Amino acid sequence: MNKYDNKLLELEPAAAWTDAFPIGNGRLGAMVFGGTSSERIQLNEDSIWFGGKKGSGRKLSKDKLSEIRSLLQSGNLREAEKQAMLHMTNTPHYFSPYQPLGDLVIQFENMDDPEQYERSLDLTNAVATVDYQIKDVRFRREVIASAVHQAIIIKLTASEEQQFNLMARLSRRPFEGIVETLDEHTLIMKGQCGPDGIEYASVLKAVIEGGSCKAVGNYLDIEGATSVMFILTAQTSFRQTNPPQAALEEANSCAALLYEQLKQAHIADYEALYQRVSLEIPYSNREGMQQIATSQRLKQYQNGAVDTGLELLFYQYGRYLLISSSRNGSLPANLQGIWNESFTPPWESDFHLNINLQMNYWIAETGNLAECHTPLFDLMERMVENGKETARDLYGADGFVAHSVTNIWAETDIFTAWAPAIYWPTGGAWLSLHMWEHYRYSGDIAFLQKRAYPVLKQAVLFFQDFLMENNKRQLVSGPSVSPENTYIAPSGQKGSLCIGPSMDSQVIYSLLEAATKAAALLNEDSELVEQWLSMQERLPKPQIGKYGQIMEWSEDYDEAEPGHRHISHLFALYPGEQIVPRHMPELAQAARTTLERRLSFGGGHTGWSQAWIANFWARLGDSEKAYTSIRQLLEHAVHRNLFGDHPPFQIDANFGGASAIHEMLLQSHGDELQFLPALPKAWPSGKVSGLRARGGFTINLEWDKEKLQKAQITATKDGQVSIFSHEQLVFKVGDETLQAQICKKSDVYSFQMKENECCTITLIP
Ligand code: FUC
Repeated sequence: MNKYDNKLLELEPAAAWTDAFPIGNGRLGAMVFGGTSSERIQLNEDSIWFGGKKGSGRKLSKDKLSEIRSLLQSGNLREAEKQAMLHMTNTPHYFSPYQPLGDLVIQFENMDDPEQYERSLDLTNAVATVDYQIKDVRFRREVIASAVHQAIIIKLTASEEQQFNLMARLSRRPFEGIVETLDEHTLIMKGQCGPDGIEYASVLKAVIEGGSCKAVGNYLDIEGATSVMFILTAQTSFRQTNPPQAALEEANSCAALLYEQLKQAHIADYEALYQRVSLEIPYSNREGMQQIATSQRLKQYQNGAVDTGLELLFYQYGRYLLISSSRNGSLPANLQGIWNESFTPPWESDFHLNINLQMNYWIAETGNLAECHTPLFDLMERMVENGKETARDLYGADGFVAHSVTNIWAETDIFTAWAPAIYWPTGGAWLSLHMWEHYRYSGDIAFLQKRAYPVLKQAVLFFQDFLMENNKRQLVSGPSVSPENTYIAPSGQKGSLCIGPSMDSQVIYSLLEAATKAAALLNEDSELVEQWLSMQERLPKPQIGKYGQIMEWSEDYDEAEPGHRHISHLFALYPGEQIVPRHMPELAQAARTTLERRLSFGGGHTGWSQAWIANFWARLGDSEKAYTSIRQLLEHAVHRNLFGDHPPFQIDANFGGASAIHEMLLQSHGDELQFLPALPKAWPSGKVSGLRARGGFTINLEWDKEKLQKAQITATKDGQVSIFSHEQLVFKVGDETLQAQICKKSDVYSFQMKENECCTITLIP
């Protein structure tokens, strides 16, 4: 691998926040601007949210619920929505946002005219660097966010001694709390995020070599130092009883170590995750391209240039961002991961449950980062507690419900006043499927028993009470919405609130599939399982409408916005598995028509929407359309630092785009593996290693001239492998060719593998 592979590179300091490079350890995040006379490192800590809990436990009477349902059934949408807005929404409407921790500002003397300036973010070791020269002196800055030592570390070095004269300060404008000096090398910034809000403390400590350091007023004043290491820690009352003490202890333990020790520990920890997957696709002028600033490459790409390297970088950047924003013990990646510079960020920078939070985790399992999925599960378990109350209060139902948004407090009430989104009772159900997926990829039965099944069961229990019978004797959800679209009823009335949106039926179908299988594996709840299976039977199945499309609602309504960004009714195609294209050609065709129709009306205009579309095309096996979607995503929906753009910055597109690249190379839904199922002409040869597949398999692939050359499957547990392929395949374990062991039926090869066994697959020439 070339030294510039998997690196973001710029030849100037960041002018805007979305030019800066993100680093993070899951809990602490920073944006490194790389200025020479003044460096700004914008800081985040994942639990800094304004204010406290806002859920009011709003209660809805049984009569009101029936009234809203009847209004919907009789087509009086306006009145139904009015009653829902009056009686179901939380008071107050909005919860408070995720906010920045502040800024670390370093003002350097005599560093105005740098030469040979370069800043980079190396995805292979998660080190951000700034290099430049002034006169004959080389300067280097390295910035890391260490998960091991729970600190952001900045190391300044130069090729000559005593080069550093600088002042460093912490600020949180315009909500500055208290800044105090603790000793000549240490500052602390403390405050509270509003009345009853989270209390925070951040410590800045300087460890210098040569020269002097004094703490004066708001500053650490450093003169004549040969090298400087800044240690930045932060803690809040969300996790600590004494945040200042906790932050200081962490800073002190870092200060007892050398920078090299901190750096090596960070790299070892990070590499253990990152290096599990490597993806290489040869492309022309590779060395040359990699010397060009990333933003310049992006510009060329946006003007039509071919740059496979940028696509590869985007894939690994997705993995980098997940490792940096979602680690054991942290909160899950929110709408901006962990990186947010605004005190009033878009959508509160919260957790949106009608696509965005789920999309953030689409590469967790496939990209061999299953540990990074854990923060989501931690949040969900807290949501179940709140969601049981919400289920009871609003719907008189058992089990747990979550709607379209949640926050640091795992609240599940109906927040915000945006009718097309908020009355959606399926957020918790969709999230529960992530736990089932974690089991499917790992085979971890203890996880299934202790964590996944209890959540799945509570999600099902809710729908068991909540679903109602429609006039076709089917079980449907309602009131609900098809996120966040509006339909036109036969009367001409427009509305969002409805009974039985297709997405709900599809998510509930998948939920029941997961819960019944999990219960069987655990040998639990056999009576309930009987009921759940008959519930599943009675759910409406995907239907084809008048345009040949998958119907979005239970009736074949027209949509008010046919190019709408949400394509919720294709959940069954991706990430769901109710539509398996190769077994269901008619539904696959209808899914294709749905996508074409959305796109012809201007769909795919937000980053995450385009990313979802790319995943749909990959599932449909349409390699060229999937590739076009990836191109569109990079051309229209990423910032100069490759952050996804809604607009504004929203991180889901990074993860969703990376997921689509995975789905183009490997699929494992519907109980079978498929290698290179949507390989585009633009990637004729290449190799990938370390991808994960359902069933507990790690997959390496090599291909040439658009054809598989070799695949390797390593089983992380005993189990059956099924591979769908039109090719004649040869299977070997060690030197032994498997022949008798292989069963082949309609292009599906099946055989048993043992834990740690590695099987090599080639084509009969
Ligand atoms: C959903 C989307 C919006 C945006 C928001 C955060 O509501 O419809 O496009 O991504 O989440």
